Amino acid sequence: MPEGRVVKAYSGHYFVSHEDAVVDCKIRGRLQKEDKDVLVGDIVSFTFTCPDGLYGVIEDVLPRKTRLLRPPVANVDQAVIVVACCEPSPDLELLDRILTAVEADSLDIVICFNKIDLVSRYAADKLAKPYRNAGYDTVKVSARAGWGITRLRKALSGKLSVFAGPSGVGKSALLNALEPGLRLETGEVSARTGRGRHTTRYSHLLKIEPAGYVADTPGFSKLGLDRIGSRALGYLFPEFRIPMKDCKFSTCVHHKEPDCGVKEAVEAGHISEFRYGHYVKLLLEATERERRRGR
Ligand SMILES: Nc1nc2c(ncn2[C@@H]2O[C@H](COP(=O)(O)OP(=O)(O)O)[C@@H](O)[C@H]2O)c(=O)[nH]1
Ligand SMILES: [Mg+2]
Ligand SMILES: [Zn+2]
Repeated sequence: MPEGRVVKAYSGHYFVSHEDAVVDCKIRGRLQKEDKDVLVGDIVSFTFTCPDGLYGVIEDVLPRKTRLLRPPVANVDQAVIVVACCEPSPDLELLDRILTAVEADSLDIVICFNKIDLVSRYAADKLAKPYRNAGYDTVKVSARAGWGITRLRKALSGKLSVFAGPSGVGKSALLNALEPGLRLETGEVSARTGRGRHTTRYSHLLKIEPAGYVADTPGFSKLGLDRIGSRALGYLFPEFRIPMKDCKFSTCVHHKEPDCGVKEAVEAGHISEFRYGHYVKLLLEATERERRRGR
């Protein structure tokens, strides 16, 4: 039976990408009775209902790897977190919060530093370096000048990605640079609120040649950091994972404890101080939540 990926869904129509075509499918009644929902991103098996290959029926949904709530997309592999080098000026605390939330979802991560046409090469490097050192995949790009787009395309290949990041950083502009046919609306950053104007409401998948898919709706508007416990937090900072093996106490949360491998790595300059500072902030928030819940 043929298989394909659901790239768009509305009012009972499920558009399944199969080979080089998109098949307009309904769902087999049996699936509806079993209460199996079909999400954008799902891999499904289907049969054709007419010889021209335009229409079909979804027979089954293959097991899902992941399910993202915002946007509601199945089988997302990767988050591309977009930061602008300026306009708006980078909010590294927000970046670290998004990174932590995405790490907790076990997605692959690419940090995309956009608008490098507006800053010196030195400034862009200075921004990206702590994240490269922490072990993240980083790309420096300019949607406007077309720089770095080939590298970004490569990072998207073979995966289903969600773009994340605040309004105005250039998420839509980057997708347009990747696929000029898309013509997504881009918004000027509003001077009054500092936020972009245009928001998208429901999601479908955009094909990024050669073999990538991107959800057209940015993800992680709500971060879900309140689900992360104080003990788990350190593991979500990849550059802590090796130094924490040197902590004297197995329960160390790398804050007030003596003989802490993570704090030693900060002092030695192997972990950047601002990343550690954001960790402590998140840790205190988590501890406070746990105290209030009486744990
Ligand atoms: N100079 C410059 N401006 C950019 C770049 N990428 C996007 N912009 C501008 O930044 C603004 C916000 O872009 P948009 O794609 O709407 O951001 P989004 O809210 O993240 O989707 C628009 O005015 C874009 O033209 C870039 O690489 N360089
Ligand atoms: Mg946009
Ligand atoms: Zn420690």
